[in-house]
Amino acid sequence: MFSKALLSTAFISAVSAHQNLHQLWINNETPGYQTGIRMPPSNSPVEDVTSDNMACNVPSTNGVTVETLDANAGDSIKVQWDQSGHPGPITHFLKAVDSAATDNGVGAGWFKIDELNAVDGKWANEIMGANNMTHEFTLPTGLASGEYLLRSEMLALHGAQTLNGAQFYIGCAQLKVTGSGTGTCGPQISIPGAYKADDENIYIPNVYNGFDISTFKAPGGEVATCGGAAPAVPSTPQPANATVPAVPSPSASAVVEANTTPVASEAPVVSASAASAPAGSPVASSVPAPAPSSGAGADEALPTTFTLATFIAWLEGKAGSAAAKARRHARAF
Ligand SMILES: *[C@@H]1O[C@H](CO)[C@@H](O)[C@H](O)[C@H]1NC(C)=O
Ligand SMILES: *[C@@H]1O[C@H](CO)[C@@H](O)[C@H](O)[C@H]1NC(C)=O
Ligand SMILES: [Cu+2]
Repeated sequence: MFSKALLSTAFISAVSAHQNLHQLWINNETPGYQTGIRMPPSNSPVEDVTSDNMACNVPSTNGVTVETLDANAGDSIKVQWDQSGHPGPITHFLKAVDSAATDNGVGAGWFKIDELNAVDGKWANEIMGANNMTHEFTLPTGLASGEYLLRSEMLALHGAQTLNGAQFYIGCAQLKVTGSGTGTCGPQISIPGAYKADDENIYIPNVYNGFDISTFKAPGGEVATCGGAAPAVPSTPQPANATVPAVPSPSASAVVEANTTPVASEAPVVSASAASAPAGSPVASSVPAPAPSSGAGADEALPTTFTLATFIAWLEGKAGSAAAKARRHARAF
């Protein structure tokens, strides 16, 4: 249970912050903020897994105006997302396309190249929070030359106890890859199509009630192999179980030691996520603090007695109404 005293504005905005992919580095060099990435019109999630927006988010930026970035098979890719306390995994997918600038990404041909779930009780978003909201992986060495869409997905599970309550944050980058691979990579999936609203890793009725996050495996199937080559080895620990050495950040301080996960328990925890916004981090302000709102539902009083689940649902109501307002303005971040 929580005291209403916890409900500072900062706390609410950190817990409820929506997020976008906003920058990437190829072998530690970045083309710049938002460069090479199709930015969606807002930082809101996709929740309908059957929507075409599951491929590359809500179309807004025309890919033709987005730079297609040169890369080589085997290169390291580091992505940076807006700060978020939403618990869940991060995954990356590629799709070979004729033109990265014009393909909308919808349909078959996607294959997973990277996955980080939970390691030692910490979700990917927490691990990223300790690393300036970045995550690094490598392009498969067996990739064939050609253009690709690179899809970054952060799945937020704080609403996953409700059917269609899981939130998919998706960003697509445009790559032109030079590689010596000759075959294709697989297994391949269709997006939308491969995810079902009631998949056990998307709809998790007991997410606040005994769910063991160490058992979680992100949607999208297995990490692909390319042309018979070994799968790409992500440079961040894979989370299949707790035997993997954990958090990759030496700079993870008190934040990480708050060894708690909103989803995993009902206690004071939530503040762990709130605290994980590095002080002064330039990525911490991804969403306007929810303004006092007149939106329907948003004025609902917080019950005096409440669980983490009801608390977060209440927060989402607040944030939803603020986000609806924010959506009318330029993208928040
Ligand atoms: C975190 O990322 C931001 C934006 O890319 C960058 O300006 C800043 O230097 C990074 N901070 C650290 C500690 O790496
Ligand atoms: C942990 O995961 C690794 C890699 O997936 C696997 O090889 C190993 O057997 C697992 N260990 C346990 C105890 O499940
Ligand atoms: Cu959000």
